[in-house]
This record gives sequence, C-alpha cells and structure tokens, in this order.
Amino acid sequence: MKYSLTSKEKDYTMKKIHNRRDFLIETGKAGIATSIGLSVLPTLSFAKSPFALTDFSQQPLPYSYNALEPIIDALTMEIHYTKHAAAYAKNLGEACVAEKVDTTNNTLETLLRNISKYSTKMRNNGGGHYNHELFWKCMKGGAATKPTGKLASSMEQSFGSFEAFKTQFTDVGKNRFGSGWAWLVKTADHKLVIGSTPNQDNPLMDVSELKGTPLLGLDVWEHAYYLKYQNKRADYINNWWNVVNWDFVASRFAV
Ligand code: MN3
Repeated sequence: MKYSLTSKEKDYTMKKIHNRRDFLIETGKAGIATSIGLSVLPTLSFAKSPFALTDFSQQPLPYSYNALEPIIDALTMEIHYTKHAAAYAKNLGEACVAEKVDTTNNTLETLLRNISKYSTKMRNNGGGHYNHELFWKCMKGGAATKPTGKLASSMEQSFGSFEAFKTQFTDVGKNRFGSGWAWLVKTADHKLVIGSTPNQDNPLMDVSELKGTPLLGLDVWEHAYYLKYQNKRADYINNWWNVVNWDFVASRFAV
C-alpha cells in the first residue's frame, strides 16, 4: 500500500489499533482479529500475546494514587507515576526520534531484545518505561495474598514452597546494591527463576545476565519507598507482598 497517511490519519489509526487491542485483551479471543480486519495492521503480535507490554508511551495508571494505601502512600505513587515514570517515557520518545526507531511497526519488547544496538539513553529509558508499566500492573489494592493454579505448583517445584519463594525474592531485592529491580522470570525453557538487574535494565534485554520473560518486578530504587519507609527497604518489600496482583502474574505465566 503506497498511500501515505497524514499525521492526523495516523493518530486516528493508532487510536483504532489501541481500541481494538484493548478489545482483544478484554475478550481474549485472538481469532476475532481477522474478522475485525486486524490482519491488515502491522502489529499482529498484540493478538498473540495480550499480556505483552508493547506501548512506547505512558499508559494510564490502572488505579488511583491512594489505591495501595497504607502499603504504598498516595504521594509516593503520584510522584513515582507523574515524575519518574513519566520522564522515562518522555526520554524514550526522544531517543526513538533521535535513533530513528519506528515505534509504529516495532514493539517495545523487540526494542529491548536488541538494546545493545542503541544508546545508553535508550537503554535506561526504554527499560525504565517498560519496568514501570509492568510494575503498576503487578500491584493491586486488596489483592489475593498468594498465587493459585499452575503458577503456584510451578513455584513449589522451583523453590520448594511459596514462602521459600518469597524469602528468596525478598533477599534478592534487599541485597541489590544501589538502584535496580528484583524479578521473577520465566526462562525460555519455562523454568521460574529469581534474579535482579541494576538501574533500569530488565531480563528482556540482550545485555542482561538474567534472561527471560519478567512475570513480576519489584522496584527497589529509593524513589519507590523513601517517603514512607526511608532507609528501611526490607520493610517496604515485606509490606509490598500484600499488594502483589497474583492474577496478573499468573496470566503472564500462562502465555
Ligand atoms: Mn521507579
């Protein structure tokens, strides 16, 4: 198709793609993609992997700033979302323009898998944006306290018990020196692994030692907890278990 879209038409098309993608996620019926004409659009991977994080721009926070009180206070959430995370998304956009990344035909995950080809700015902000988009979804006020189903049995197999998993994950988060993330990852051979990455790196990146699909991520940068917990990172992590959205984590494990 040689016809070039004007920027207004592009905006409209992207909105349609987003609406359709949200619809697909809602229905979970990938087969419907063809019937509503998604086959002509470039980013069909949306339909194949509804839990992939593909957007280059910041998405609305899935709950209010005070939804995770008293575990995470509203002011921390507001600053974290509107200042820190917003800056990663903005700087990622700048880097994509400067380094000529086609954000319409590529997904964020593809970019991260090839991050060694890009600048440090792209690495820090591409990772920062992805990690926070995932982090918000990994939490929920009044969430279930433990996983069920296949994720639960796989955890028992990999770590001995859910409690043992929590202890190991907590230790990894506590012991990350400086700023970074703790992760539960599904490896290419479908094993569960706990690990950590520095700064805003993540396990999708080709430069990361820890590799796989991140199922659950915990931000242990001081900006994530300092207002309420000050230097007590361990208290933050121990409380954080009460707001983990296990349904979301299980849904990523199942894909
Ligand atoms: Mn953060």
